[in-house]
Amino acid sequence: MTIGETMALFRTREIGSLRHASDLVLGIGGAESNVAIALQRLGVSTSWLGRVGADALGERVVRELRAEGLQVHDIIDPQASTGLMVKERPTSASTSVYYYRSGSAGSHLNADDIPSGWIEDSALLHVSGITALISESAREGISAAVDRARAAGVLVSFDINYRSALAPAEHAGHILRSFAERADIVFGGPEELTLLNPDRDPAQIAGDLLRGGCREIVLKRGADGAAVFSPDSVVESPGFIIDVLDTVGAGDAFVAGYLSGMLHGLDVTDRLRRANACGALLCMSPGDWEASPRLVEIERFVHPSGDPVA
Ligand code: KDG
Repeated sequence: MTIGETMALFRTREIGSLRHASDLVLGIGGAESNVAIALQRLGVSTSWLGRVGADALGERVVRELRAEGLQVHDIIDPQASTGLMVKERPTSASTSVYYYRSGSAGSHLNADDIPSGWIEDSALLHVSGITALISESAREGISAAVDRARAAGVLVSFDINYRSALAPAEHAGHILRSFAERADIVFGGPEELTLLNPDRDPAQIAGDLLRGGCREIVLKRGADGAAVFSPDSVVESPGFIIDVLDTVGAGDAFVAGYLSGMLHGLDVTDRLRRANACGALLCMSPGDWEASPRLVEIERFVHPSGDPVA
């Protein structure tokens, strides 16, 4: 299961500044629900919990997540609006993201929002550093969720997912570390891992986390692939060579690919291959989650000359 903020998302259709955009596409986006959708498509039954405003955009969020087959536990907040994210493509090779989420319904998440039994009955809880930094109550909410998961023997997955717009690095570092130290599986890029302890390099930080009890540290290197540090090995996997259109959401698809592989009993090498394929496919079209693949699509991508798929 996942917990987090899902926002309404406007993106420009054409390349160029938002200042002159005349046509916007409305959708939704949120790191944790992106992971949830991707997991669901990969055959893992998944639930999402979060707050939305009592407004049309909140309804849009909930409707879209339900349409993807997720079990949705939405808390409607009459006091706040659904958060908003706007994406532009200033050039064909770049994407910029703007948030309108301060004081949003999603940021009002708190520990009382999470019903008893909901976490305890899951195989895995996935949370991210975004929720840890959007507000104090949201941080307390997912912190309590992580503690409940650990007490119930539920696996905890944490994606550092640092957003500098939410908190400066010096404030964020120790908060994110407190979540990483309580997770079984930690995902992050090299800079995100360094944020946890600026005096150490990513491999040393992975070692520190493993000694503290984490099971696996998954280092996301974008186009350069990924590596998994576990107590007795380091497994590396190259990325796929693709034409990148939009990288936003690729990290979430990667996480879902990895977690689904783990829950499906794949070894680390095959989990990484699936994860890299999910990230690559996501980068090849616009939208934060729409291109998240099914298993059959991964198979076609990885073995393009294979027999036609019925
Ligand atoms: O990882 C993709 C996310 O960045 C996006 O969908 C929205 O949750 C989001 C965020 O805060 O950036």
